[in-house]
Amino acid sequence: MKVLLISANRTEINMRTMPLGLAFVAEAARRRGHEVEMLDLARAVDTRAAIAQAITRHPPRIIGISLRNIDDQTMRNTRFLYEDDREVISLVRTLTDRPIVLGGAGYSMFPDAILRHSSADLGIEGEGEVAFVTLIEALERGEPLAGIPGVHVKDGGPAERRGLIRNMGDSPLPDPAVVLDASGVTEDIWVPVQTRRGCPLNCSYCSTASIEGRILRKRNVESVVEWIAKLKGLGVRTFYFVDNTFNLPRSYAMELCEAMSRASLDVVWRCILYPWRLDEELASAMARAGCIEVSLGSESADNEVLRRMNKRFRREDVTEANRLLAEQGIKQMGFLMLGAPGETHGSVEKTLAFADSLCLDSLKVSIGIRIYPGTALATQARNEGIITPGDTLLEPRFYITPALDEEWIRQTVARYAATHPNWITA
Ligand code: B12
Ligand code: SF4
Repeated sequence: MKVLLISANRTEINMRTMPLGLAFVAEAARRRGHEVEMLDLARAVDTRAAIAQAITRHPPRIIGISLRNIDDQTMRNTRFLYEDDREVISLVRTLTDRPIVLGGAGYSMFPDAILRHSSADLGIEGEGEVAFVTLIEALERGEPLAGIPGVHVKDGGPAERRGLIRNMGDSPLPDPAVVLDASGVTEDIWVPVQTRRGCPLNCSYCSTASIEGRILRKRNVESVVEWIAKLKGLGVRTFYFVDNTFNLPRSYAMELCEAMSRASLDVVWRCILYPWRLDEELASAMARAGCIEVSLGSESADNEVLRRMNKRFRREDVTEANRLLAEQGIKQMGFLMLGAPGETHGSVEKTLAFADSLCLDSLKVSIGIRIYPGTALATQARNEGIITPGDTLLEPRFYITPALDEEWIRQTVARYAATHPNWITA
């Protein structure tokens, strides 16, 4: 079957990304013999012309659209990025009457709300590889599409519970040449690498479970290293591990770093680190394997606030991780989240003073927390009257504890930020 897969994301906030998730779906469909074309709108100069060309050149039987960001997670002057994506969906609708199926991180957090209010026909919640292939093959055979696990059908009632790829070990990685070709870049881009899916940690505000599930699944380290080596052969030297917690589980992180070092890849990379259970041996293995920067989401320095966020780490763990990474010469971008349940004037001051004491290369301070469906934070916000019971949360809503005034937090942050040019307030 002829399939067109479109990545709708065009924002370059923070950095330009590549449609890795879509490439996984494309790979799965190609392996079943389907003819797949990928269109990354981030590289299109004229969105309409690019879509029209793709649709007329090889008229597809079905179009998949990947939605990544709904918004920029910034409480003040929020950018509601989904509005641009909805226009892309409408544009595709005007150009073809073939079924449109949505997927991606952005879609998976709000599957019903997005499907209801867009001109798409179907949506796939979570991992796309199995569900998308099952769906297009059911379409080919003229079978009903409702009832396929994870597939949402417009006005079709609740979807069957989605499945997860249990045996991630050897499940195929997308062809590196295809990934690069779709985005048209090899330089100045941090090519995403995914080694694990799922996060069991269940932080109170986090939406990851709706995207990747809570069960951690790992790829074989050798296949990841081989994939990076192939990309290196195609001219890529900079990588970004998109795993939620690079250092967890520790044994896997160690194995991966050691395999990368053994392969003498001579590449550099960044990752997201959970400031817990980091020790000297792992920090040093990361540096040897090419890690040059981590995102360190410490969020707060108040142990009670951290406990209420359901974080496993405590302030002391952050101090230790910061020291170990600095010793290895790994740059650190810190992240704070102010206004969480349990936050007080004292905890805000304490957190900012703590961040000031750390060895950080930059720091992003978010004021207010984006509320996602199905989270403990959403329940709390509903109980406190911050959101209404029927709110789908697709239009961004933010939590700040009623005990604090947003303006006071902003002024307090501004006081610290005035002497820290490397702090960004959002
Ligand atoms: C790593 C990461 C980053 C890195 C990216 C580095 C890089 N070089 O790629 C950095 C730190 C730079 C980053 C920045 C931002 N990020 Co970010 N990021 C992530 C993270 C952790 C992983 C994304 C990823 O690559 N996943 C791996 C791929 C393989 O998975 P996937 O795309 O989801 O694809 C699978 C499925 O979704 C599905 N699928 C995908 N497409 C399609 C299409 C079809 C048709 C189908 C059927 C299925 C399907 O199948 C795929 C394979 O199973 C996610 C959280 C998460 N766990 O998803 C947040 C996340 C995507 N980011 C988010 C946000 C908001 C941002 C920023 C806007 C933050 C900011 N203000 O700076 C920027 C925007 C960047 C940009 N230009 O787009 C939010 C989006 C939600 C929202 N509110 O909009 C997320 C979900 C985090 C969260 N929980 O809130 N991010
Ligand atoms: S560790 Fe990260 S991905 Fe996992 S639940 Fe917490 S915030 Fe979400």
